[in-house]
Formats: sequence, structure tokens, C-alpha cells
Amino acid sequence: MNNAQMARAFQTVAALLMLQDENPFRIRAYERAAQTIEGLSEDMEMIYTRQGIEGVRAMPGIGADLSAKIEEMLTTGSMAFLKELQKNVPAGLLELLEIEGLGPKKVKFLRQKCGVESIADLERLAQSGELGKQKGWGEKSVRNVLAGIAAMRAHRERMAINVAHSIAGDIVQTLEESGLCGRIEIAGSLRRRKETIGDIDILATSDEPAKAMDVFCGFSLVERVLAKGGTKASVHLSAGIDADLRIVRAEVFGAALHYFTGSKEHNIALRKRGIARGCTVSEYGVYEGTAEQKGRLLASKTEEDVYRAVGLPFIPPELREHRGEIEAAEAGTLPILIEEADVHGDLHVHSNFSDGSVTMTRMAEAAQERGLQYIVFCDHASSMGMVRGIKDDTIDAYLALIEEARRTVPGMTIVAGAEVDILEDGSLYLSDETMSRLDWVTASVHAHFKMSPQEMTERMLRALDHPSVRQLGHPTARLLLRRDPIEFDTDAVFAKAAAQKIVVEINASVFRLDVNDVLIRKAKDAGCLFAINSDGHSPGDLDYRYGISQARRGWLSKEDVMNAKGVREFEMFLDRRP
Ligand code: DGT
Ligand code: CA
Ligand code: CA
Ligand code: ZN
Repeated sequence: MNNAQMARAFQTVAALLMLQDENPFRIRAYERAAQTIEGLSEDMEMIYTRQGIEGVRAMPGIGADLSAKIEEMLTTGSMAFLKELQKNVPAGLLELLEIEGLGPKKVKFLRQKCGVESIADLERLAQSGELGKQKGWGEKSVRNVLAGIAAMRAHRERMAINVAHSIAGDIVQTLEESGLCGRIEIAGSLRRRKETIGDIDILATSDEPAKAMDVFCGFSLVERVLAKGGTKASVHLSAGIDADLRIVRAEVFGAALHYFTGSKEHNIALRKRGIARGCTVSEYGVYEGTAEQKGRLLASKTEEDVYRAVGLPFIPPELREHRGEIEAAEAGTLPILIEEADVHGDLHVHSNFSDGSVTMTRMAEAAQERGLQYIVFCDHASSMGMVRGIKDDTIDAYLALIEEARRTVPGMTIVAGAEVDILEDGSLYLSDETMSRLDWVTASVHAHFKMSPQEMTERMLRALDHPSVRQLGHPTARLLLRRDPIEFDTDAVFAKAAAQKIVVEINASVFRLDVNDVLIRKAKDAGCLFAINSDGHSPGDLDYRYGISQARRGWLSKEDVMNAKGVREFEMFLDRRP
């Protein structure tokens, strides 16, 4: 069984559990495992052969239960648990769960009362007006369903960045190993580290472009070749995404890389700037005069040359979205962007006290191995059908385990925190007394996503007014490509967070990447401080790459980020109440 098949199996388990009203945290564990496996750059089978079940278990989001299931799939080629779940459910029903706003209860109702077993069935029913006649289905909810179907189709057209990145890495490696290419670079939205990817763009140089095209079109994941020319090819991959390869001459590599990195809007703005300065910017280089005149070549070898030719310093790819980066470059005010190496702590990790897969001690050791100086345990304090977790009557046990982890991993600064649900009315799940015993409270929305923006704003503001709250967890509660963000007045909420010195989280999990680039910049302008947290549920989750990307796309420097500060500074921040 290969990685893609295994990931799909876990995804299906998650969906089937949803139809049985399983608790959401258990479902998320399967989803997380699926994405981890999809994003692996190595075959699971290799890892298993080399390191055994321990190696599997050390991976992000994979604990004892899931690693056993992986072992089962690798050794038997199937998963008994999945087969058991599949017995009673038609395949089309699973797809219905992907529609925003259609929970398992509604799907079950639709199946039993209307015989709906696929998206096509549902669409017919909604459009014919029959759905609106059902009990509990008004005009508005029918409209929502149709909008949900449209949104789902739109979501399907893009892919999570980690998965696209891993596939692109494999393509690059295949081209490298062919020995046919000189330079090979990932371009497009992936190079700009956009949170979701429409298609993969790869740029290369080669003395034998036709052969390089053959290698690209013969890449193991290619399902069909969409177009193939002398220097350009497009393929559709079995993962459901397209990839483009362009071969260019080494002399124009910089200009081509700039052009194919985009964004289109950035390119257009740069071309306009060129025109104003009497030159032409294109994928072949920067030339004096108009496109027709094609005067002297000013730049084409490197991107730096291209920018210099239009009087600018280099602009990092993450900023190339035409959001003022050209003006800032001109003024010399581009930020010095934060880097992965700047992360020294993590202000949101879980242990198996709630839904994490390992003990606090194991997690703290992993953080130490990762080179972190401090971590904040934020196990769930949630009303959402969680058996485990922090409650007013389990806080003693929780704090005792924190103490134990501190003794066992003395080099690591371990902070006792909690991720406390913001309830529907903006109050918090734990009592004030319990929260006062913690050094850190992350407040997060985990349920009741649909309310008017006014009500949602009031709810969030009320939570942020609580004196125990130090951090706003995954602020918009979205799940990338799956659940849209909650709606609230971001100006009001960020202003409150800034005033209360409440850290705004950039959740680095590829499921969330929340808040996004645009909101990061807005919060920065409001004076907020940030944290780039893994929200890790297992050792392998301690990965900040895509959170860093998002922060860079939001123009952040290390000064803007709390967990880019050393442990002493963090401890001072802990002590200083607003
Ligand atoms: P995606 O694939 O939707 O995630 O986003 P991109 O940015 O990768 O877009 P894509 O793949 O259509 O094109 C790759 C780059 O090629 C894009 O970022 C800029 C450049 N490009 C494509 N079409 C145009 C165009 O019509 N004008 C200009 N100036 N640049 C373009
Ligand atoms: Ca692209
Ligand atoms: Ca493309
Ligand atoms: Zn959370």
C-alpha cells in the first residue's frame, strides 16, 4: 500500500466516523493522520522497514492506535476497522459530508427521508424545490446547500500547500536524477508559499529539453499528459492537481523565474513600473525601450538583476502579491522577514491528557530535540464530547503531570496552560478559579461557528476581556479547504487583543494556517503580537514551516512574534499582566 492509498483510507475512516456522530476530536485525529501521510516525502513502507512501528509512531499526528493501523495496512494491504465501517454506507454519501453545513445528522435525514445518496441527488432535490418542502428545510437552508455544493467544488480545485510541496519536491528530484537539467526551481504560488495551490509550476534549464520533457511526462504520479511541446508541458497528477514544466535558457533564468513566480498582479505592477522608467519587463528579461523597439538587454540572469534594472531591491517571493511591496521596496521599508530558525518556543501544544498522542514528558523531550527553549501545554478544556482533558476537577492531575515533565526534562521551560473553549455566549469553559491556577490560557472557538457577525464579535470580545486569557487560538476557526472562517469584526477583535496584550495565534498546522496572511497584516497594523504555534498533537507535529510562510506573507519580522523571543523574555511576558 502506498502513501496516497493509506491517506485515503484514513480520510474515509474520518468521514464514516462522522456519519456515526463520533466525537470530533477522534475524527480530526484520522484526518490529521491522512494529511501527514499525504505530505510525507518518503514512502511509509520505507520508514516502517527501517525503523519499525516506532518510526511510524514518531510521525506527526500518529499515535499508538494509528500506527498499529498503518502497520496493519502495510502488512495485510487493508484495514479491518475501515471495512467494518464501510459495510452500511454507500460511497456517494461520504461526499455529501464535504459540503459545508451538512453534518452527519442532516446527511442521515436526507438519505432516510429523500433517498439522497450522492451530491447529484441532493442538487436535483434542491433545484426541483422538493428539498424546501421537507421538515426543517426552509428557503434559506436550501440556498445554503446549493452554495455549499458550489464552494465544495471550488475547494476541490486547490490543494493544501504541504501536499503540493511534497509532490513538487518529488518532481524536482526526478528531474535532478535524470541529469538532464541544470537549474531546477519551483515557481508559482508554491514558491510564494500561498496556503493553497492551484497547480505546481516548475522551471528548469536543460541542454536537452525534449528529453527533460519526456522525464517530466513520465513522472510516476502523472495520470495523463495535457500538453507537451518542445519546452513546455502540462500534466495531470493522480493526486488531483496539475503540474507545469517550462524549460528556459540559463541566460534568462532569472527573468523567467521572476515571471513564473508571480503573482500575476505583482508582475503587472512591475511591468508598469518598467514602462514608466522607459523599459520593458518580460519573461525574457528587462529591455530598454518599448516591447516593439526591444533595445539593449538590461537584466535577465537573476531575479536580483531584474529588480535592480527597475530600481528596486530584491522582493522576497512571499511578498509578491501586489499589496504595497513595490512601494515599500522603493522606500526601503520592506520588513526583514522572520525565518524558521527564529522560533525558540511553542505556545500551543497538546499531550495525551487531552487529544495528543504522547505524554507531556515525551512531547517536552521532542521539543528539546527540536531545539526549542520553552513550550506551553494547552490541552483542551472543552465541552465537546471529550472524555479526557482539563476540567475543574482534573486540574490537579494535570498540574501534577506538568510538574513531572519539568522534573524529567529539566532543560526545557514548561508552562502550564490550557486551550479553553470560548462558549457560545463568550464565556469560557473553565471556572475562573481553575484558570487562575494556570500560567497561560489560549481561548479558541471550537463550536457554534454560525452566528451573525455582530454576535460573533461580541462573543470574541467577551472572551478576550477575561483577565486569564493570554492568547487567541486559531482565530477564525477555519479548516483549510474544508470549513470557511467564522465571521466577526476583525478590527474590533484585533484592537482588543492589542490593548489586552493577548497574543494572536498563527496556527502552523496545515489544516488551519489561521490567521491568514491578510489578517496577520491587519492585526500587525492594530499593534498585535503573534505566536507561530504548531498546535502539535505528537512529536512530529512540531513543525513551523508553513506557519512561518504565512507570517512572512503577512510581512512579519521576528520582533512581531512572541515565540521568536528567548526564554527569558518570554518569562517576563508571562509575568507581566496587562
Ligand atoms: P495557482 O496556480 O492558482 O496557485 O497560482 P499561480 O500564481 O501559481 O498561478 P499560475 O500557475 O496560473 O501561473 C504561474 C505564474 O505565471 C503566475 O504566478 C504569474 C505568471 N503568469 C501566469 N499568467 C500570467 C499572465 O497572464 N500575466 C502575467 N504577468 N503573469 C502570468
Ligand atoms: Ca501555479
Ligand atoms: Ca501553472
Ligand atoms: Zn484548537
